[in-house]
Amino acid sequence: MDQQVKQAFYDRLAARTISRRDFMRYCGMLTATMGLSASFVPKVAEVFAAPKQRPPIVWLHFAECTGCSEAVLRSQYPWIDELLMEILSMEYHETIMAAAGHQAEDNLQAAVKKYEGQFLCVVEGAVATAHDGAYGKIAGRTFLDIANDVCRKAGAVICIGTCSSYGGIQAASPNPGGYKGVADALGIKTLNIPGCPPNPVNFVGTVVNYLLLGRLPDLDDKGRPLFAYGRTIHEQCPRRSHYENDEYVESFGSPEAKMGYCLYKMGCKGPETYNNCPIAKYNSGTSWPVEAGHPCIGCSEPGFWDEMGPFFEPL
Ligand code: FSX
Ligand code: SF4
Ligand code: F3S
Repeated sequence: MDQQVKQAFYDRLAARTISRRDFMRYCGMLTATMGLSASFVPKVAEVFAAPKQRPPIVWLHFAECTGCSEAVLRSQYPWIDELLMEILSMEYHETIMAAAGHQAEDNLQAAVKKYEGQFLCVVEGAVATAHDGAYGKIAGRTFLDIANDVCRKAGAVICIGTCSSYGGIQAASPNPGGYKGVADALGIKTLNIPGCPPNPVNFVGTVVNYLLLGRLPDLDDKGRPLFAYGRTIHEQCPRRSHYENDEYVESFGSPEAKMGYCLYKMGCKGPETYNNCPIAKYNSGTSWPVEAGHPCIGCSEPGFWDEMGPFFEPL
């Protein structure tokens, strides 16, 4: 690694009061999350400290709440500015770009043309498919038309969030707009990072896997990276011993709730939900739904909005 580049990176960390040790701890956590052995930690650190290539990204927004972008904006390491400016080359992202109106649309067209076949297309939000896509438009074009045009020209499509992965809340019955995930709407294969919102660590891990190994990670049959979605919440849950001992919370605010008993009877969908929330946690490892005392609602599963309900009734 170029020593000057490396030193400049550590100086930037120091300016944010982050020690080299904290950074290496983060790289260790990310490496473990990605399912790689500890010998990869220095290589993961190198991806951040001295990125060799900056893959062009076109980030599309369709029907959603923008919580996925909000989650990524709270990515601790790398900070979002580093992720966008130094590790990735963000060519188009409506929420954070300075351009507006025609200028923004021109940027999109220019980026797709310049990087055709190479760019990573990150999609947030579902695509309206009923009535020729009439239920969702940007600058006079339907989501369906934009997705058809841009996603088919990408090197790979990464769906961030349950909406772009599988349809999400707007696809809830009776779904008059015919909202679907990108793979379903276009009949293509996508890499899906579901969760409403997803954990930014799983997005960063996917990107680092791509930069480090030159390929996207292995996926399950629902298009999710196995490193993050290979096991159920229930398998990894710290309340699991209470489940085994039949120790359940039966009302919020009860002594059992305060003792951290199992939330199964309060509707927890952890036994049927594949995600790494208990290990990765949210907001830089602060907490996750079950730790905060709320049952898992299965937010990373296809169809959770209809199939996991009622949210507070047991499976
Ligand atoms: Fe969906 Fe993302 Fe839920 Fe929201 O944009 S996964 S509604 S948290 O934010 O797409
Ligand atoms: Fe399983 Fe949910 Fe109970 Fe945890 S709280 S042990 S995920 S049922
Ligand atoms: Fe979602 Fe359940 Fe995790 S609700 S955030 S998958 S604990």
